[in-house]
Amino acid sequence: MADQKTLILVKPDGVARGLVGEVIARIERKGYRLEALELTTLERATAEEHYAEHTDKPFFGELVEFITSGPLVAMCVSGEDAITGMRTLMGATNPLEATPGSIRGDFATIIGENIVHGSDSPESAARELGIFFPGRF
Ligand code: D4T
Repeated sequence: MADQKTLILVKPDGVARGLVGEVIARIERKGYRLEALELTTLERATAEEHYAEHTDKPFFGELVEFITSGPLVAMCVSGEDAITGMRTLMGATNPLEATPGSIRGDFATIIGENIVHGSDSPESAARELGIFFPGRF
């Protein structure tokens, strides 16, 4: 068990569909805390840095187009084992495999528009929080 901080995004599809409140409510009901929150539209360079591990993937271009297509909500969320816990709350990356009751299981149908992002390891969380909230965590 460890108190962890993780980067959570409500992606542009989630913001456009009015799901920001729904996502935040689920995070808070679970017992995690909001440490920082910002509505922002990403520059292309920032998006490419965030998704650097996917540079060589065939879906990289679409991924960057999508994440820069409109405002997103970036949050630092903390709590006991918050990195893994948030991944469970979000559900599988592919909404087809995401369990009903999870955010993606309840609100998404396709992998390219899956509402939320959450860091997948302590190393990713530190790197991603540094991109979105430089010098704060
Ligand atoms: P994110 O980073 O958005 O939380 O997603 P995951 O951590 O759950 O999944 P990921 O890094 O493997 O994928 C990043 C992002 O790319 C989209 N994607 C992924 C896509 O459009 N097509 C694909 O085939 C895959 C694997 C969805 C999430």
